[in-house]
Amino acid sequence: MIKGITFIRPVDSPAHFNELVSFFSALGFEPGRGWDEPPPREGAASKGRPFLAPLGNLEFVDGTLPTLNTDLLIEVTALDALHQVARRWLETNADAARTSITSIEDTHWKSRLFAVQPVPGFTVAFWEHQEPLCGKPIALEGDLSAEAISFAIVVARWNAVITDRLLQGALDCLLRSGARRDRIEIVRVPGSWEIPAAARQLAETHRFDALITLGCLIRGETAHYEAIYNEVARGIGQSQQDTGVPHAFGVLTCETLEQALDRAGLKNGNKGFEAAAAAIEMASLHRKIAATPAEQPA
Ligand code: DLZ
Repeated sequence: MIKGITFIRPVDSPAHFNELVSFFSALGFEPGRGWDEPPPREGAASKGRPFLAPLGNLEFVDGTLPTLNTDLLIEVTALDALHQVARRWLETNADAARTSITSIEDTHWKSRLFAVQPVPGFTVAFWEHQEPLCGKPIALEGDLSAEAISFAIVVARWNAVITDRLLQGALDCLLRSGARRDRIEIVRVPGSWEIPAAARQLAETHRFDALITLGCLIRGETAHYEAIYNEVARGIGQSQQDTGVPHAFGVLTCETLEQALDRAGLKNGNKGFEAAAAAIEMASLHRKIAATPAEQPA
């Protein structure tokens, strides 16, 4: 069974190796398992740092080739955001005289593209289909760019030592994903019980593309824990379904305060950050589904 495609790119110096690793990391590539080989009896040590992409593609072309002078073509979503990251990386990390980046241009295959040379002698081009459904995979997915998306965050004050951390995590995710601070509204409510009502009122204004709900229920300290939890979860879900506005669920349900701390940035990630990432993706997906034309009957 075919499993994947590996494209090996030799580099001409350790400095360029490090620069390429830094550049591809900055663009958000998932790192693969690297390797370091000690020098053989004669010769130098060697090392490899793979970068993974969800899909690989080997393409044979007969006829007009894409008019590109590039070593590598990488298909992306959110091309403009990537262009900015690449430009910023070049400004801060690279020798301007020996590297380059083009502006984004249309191609003859209904796409947009830019090319960048992060180290001398290696050019990589990034491209994006103009129509979201073009290209593979066929699946429609939300992007993780929060540019031009409006958010409301509903955060409970009860267990503020936890919910403040969830809020910081959510803001960190939104701002690092390109959201504008003036398009994020934070609403505080007394406890988790009050989250659904506030969320619904906010969603019904249709001023927000997505909501993020943050709270913390601790079993040992909460009377009628199950009843409250079920009602909060049901209320948030129902608000989402009735209004059609994505609501990310960031209400922790924990046995102890220690467990809650672990999920609010200590040992098990920050569930506020994760809820914000889900909100971004769902807001983006919502737009894409709305913009997808209905299929014409054959
Ligand atoms: C009353 C209460 C209790 C006992 N525990 C929690 C909790 O662990 N987490 C939380 O967010 N809120 C709690 N509350 C407050 C209720 O959510 C609600 O704010 C009050 O009952 C007032 O309606």
